[in-house]
Amino acid sequence: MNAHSEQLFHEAVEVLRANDLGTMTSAAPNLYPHMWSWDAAFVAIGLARVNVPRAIQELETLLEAQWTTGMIPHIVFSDNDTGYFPGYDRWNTSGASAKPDRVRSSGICQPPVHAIALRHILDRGRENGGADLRAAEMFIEQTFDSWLAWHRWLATVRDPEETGLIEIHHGWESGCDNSPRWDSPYNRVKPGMVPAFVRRDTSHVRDTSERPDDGEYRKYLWLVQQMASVGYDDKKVMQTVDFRVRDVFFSAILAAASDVLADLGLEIGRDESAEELRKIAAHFRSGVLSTIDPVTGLARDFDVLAEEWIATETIAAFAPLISGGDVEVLNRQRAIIQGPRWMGHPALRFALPPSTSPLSPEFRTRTYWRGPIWPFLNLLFGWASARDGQQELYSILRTLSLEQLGDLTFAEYYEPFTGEPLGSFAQAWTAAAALEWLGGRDAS
Ligand code: 2M8
Repeated sequence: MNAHSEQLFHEAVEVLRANDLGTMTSAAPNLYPHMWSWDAAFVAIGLARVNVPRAIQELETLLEAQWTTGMIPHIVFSDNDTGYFPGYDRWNTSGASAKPDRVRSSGICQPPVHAIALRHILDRGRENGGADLRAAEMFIEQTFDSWLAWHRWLATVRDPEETGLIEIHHGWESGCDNSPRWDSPYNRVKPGMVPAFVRRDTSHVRDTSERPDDGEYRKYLWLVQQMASVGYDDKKVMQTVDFRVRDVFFSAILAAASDVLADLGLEIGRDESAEELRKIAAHFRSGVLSTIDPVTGLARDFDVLAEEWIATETIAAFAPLISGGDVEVLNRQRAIIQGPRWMGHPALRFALPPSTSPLSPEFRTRTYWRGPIWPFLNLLFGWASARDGQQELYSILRTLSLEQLGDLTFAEYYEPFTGEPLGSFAQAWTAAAALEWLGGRDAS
């Protein structure tokens, strides 16, 4: 490692250390003082580069919050409830029969990237050998059924019509909260009475216009209230909630992660479960491919209540690159993502994919999921590129990501044209992405 990489490495380790609350890592020091489900998986990937047992502990903590249905909740609350809104009380999950009593969590979920983190933990264990290897193997053996239950719950309860696409009930479930993808479904949400609220997020960013506005938050809270009113019962939620969308990116992650979990299953002698997971992977992979608009070559979400496709030029349109599959489709997608509407846009500071195409009318340079570049997503695309033997794309993503992260702010997201770091600084999954890129192939 050269001096610059070494500094990046040490500062990234320091960010994870500073966010460490003991048995969980806060997603960010002030803005997000709790554990988020998909953040935790990326954090575990980064931690595995420096401390395999601590990476295991991260996923252990997350799993302790798993509901009896198999669902892994999107937030596991730390004791610091004052720093974040909506906190545990506002979620009103205490009446949810599937939530174990001792667990303080939200009542929705996030994309299932966790098996990919498990794979990284095992790979690091193998590289290190000794106690790390034993701990990684034991963890996978002991928790395999819990991860399987999570994938099963998604594949059945969240896809009752067997479309090969996962239904979500809140933009927060997608993780891409205010993406233009959700504009049309949210336009139809007409919130009823929502008790007064004081937001905390806006006091943790320099520019409040980066965040969703109060009108959007009212809708977010309304959906939470609707789900709480039926005790977060899976069936009743579907009959009640005003937001029902089949999320193509979430579905692609389920496909990719199910293959990874199947591989792990085979390695520990769980052949039957591996076969089941392979079927889930194949089913959701074809679900993702079925959404592609033949004209644009981009994948789409589907609004269940309006019964219409949602075609936006967002990063989710490249879901097939995550799920894998048909070579021709993937080649076309790789050409588009590297073309002038995306990574090849001439004004980009770093030629990395923005969350919304700069040429889309919905693009906003500084607003959260409406344009900025998200480092953890680049890591996910890099991982999928390496999986598919796309070394060139992997190397481009890695080189540019390391350049971008060289500003050492570990920002939540970056302004695409100026490269300005935005959102929270010292964001845990950004630091984790830096560690994983540093340890990845091409390491210098
Ligand atoms: C953001 O979402 C939370 C709600 O879940 C928020 O804005 O309060 C998203 O970027 C999400 O993807 C992420 O997991 C979370 C924590 O980093 O923050």
